[in-house]
Amino acid sequence: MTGTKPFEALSVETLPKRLGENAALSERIGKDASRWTVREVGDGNLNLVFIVEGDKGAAVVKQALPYVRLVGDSWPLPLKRSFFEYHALTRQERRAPGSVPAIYHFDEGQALIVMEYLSPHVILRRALIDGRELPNIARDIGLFMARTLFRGSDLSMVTKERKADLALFADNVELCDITENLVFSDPYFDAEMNRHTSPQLDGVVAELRADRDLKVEAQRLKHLFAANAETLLHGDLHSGSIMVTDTETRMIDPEFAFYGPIAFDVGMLLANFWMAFFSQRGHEEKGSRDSMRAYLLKVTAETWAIFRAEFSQLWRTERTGMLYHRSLFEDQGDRLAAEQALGHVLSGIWTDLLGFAGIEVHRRILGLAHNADFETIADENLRATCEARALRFGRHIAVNRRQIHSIDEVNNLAALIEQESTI
Ligand code: SR1
Ligand code: MG
Repeated sequence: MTGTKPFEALSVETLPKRLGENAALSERIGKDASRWTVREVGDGNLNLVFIVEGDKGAAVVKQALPYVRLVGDSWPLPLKRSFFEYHALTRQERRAPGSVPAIYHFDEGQALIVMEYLSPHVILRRALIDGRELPNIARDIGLFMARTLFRGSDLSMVTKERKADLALFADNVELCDITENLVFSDPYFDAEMNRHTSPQLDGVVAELRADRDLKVEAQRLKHLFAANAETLLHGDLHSGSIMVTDTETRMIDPEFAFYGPIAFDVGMLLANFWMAFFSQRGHEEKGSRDSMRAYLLKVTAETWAIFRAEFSQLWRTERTGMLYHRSLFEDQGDRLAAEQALGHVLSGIWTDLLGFAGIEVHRRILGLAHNADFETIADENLRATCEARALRFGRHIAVNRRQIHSIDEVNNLAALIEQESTI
């Protein structure tokens, strides 16, 4: 799988020549590379993404660059993130079959993965901005999270294998470092790469940076993220890492994968639904988004319900790891004790996911990596109003997470804050 040539970034022009002999690719899309058409479509922050089409079909070639694409070569980033993405995808496919693109080829030296071209899929974030009410995303994403997060933990795995895997992914240091800084710290001080809608949000930003309870909570969450190696996370599970059709959902881009708390993936994902909710007011040029707002809140509630139900089902039927071993519970006829323990685990995930969700909202509005939900609102005053509401919501759920007991409570709060008129 690993070539011997020095790394070289692909381009639209060089790709057919360089990958023309690659059997995995040519067998799938057609052997005559001179007839291939290549488009570079990467719109993420880090990598090159090519769609390659030949006589027989199409495939995606994703290649890491030795730096952060969003910033440029002043911010070097190791190519090995492609290795972690490849290994995370293989595990996710095993644990949640059909939920990720099929992998055709991996070249570690060139940091490239050849994978299934998902068509007519679009990025979920784009679909939500366009106001599309997709019927299956709560079910598909809820199941994906429950299956990958449960099955990658000591609730399920042979502990020796889990520890070996933990050691493997522990080397994804630089991508963890991005999250540790960009998500948990930068939004709460005047970090160099931060930006926000200014001057409209200047006052709110000053308030948040002076908010002692919020800053302490963000650091407690960072501590949890760094120290609780509970399961193999996707690590960057936002609506830009999910591709959809009206009926199909696939998770992509797990290059941030590492062992961390279950609640991190769930919290980051739900935060992105809540941000989609708060941004809808900025996308009403063609008509009211009342229905879309109601849909998005329903999706958060359903995703959490599906996650809980599937996680509970796996707890009852697949708890083969060393944690909460059956010998202490079911094998003694004490099913209720196992249910009691499940309740504690789910309640811990709930409390922590609210914290992770709150700070994910903050970093997408105050940090380096913003999201298109808000960024595509051209009217800056309107954008700032949407963002300010989301910031207030994020602060509330992060700081008060131990006192919030249901998703309906959170969604009622979101609906109330969304109606507030001023920044
Ligand atoms: C410098 S990378 C910025 C962000 O892009 C990725 O998608 C992650 O979310 C990361 O935090
Ligand atoms: Mg990504």
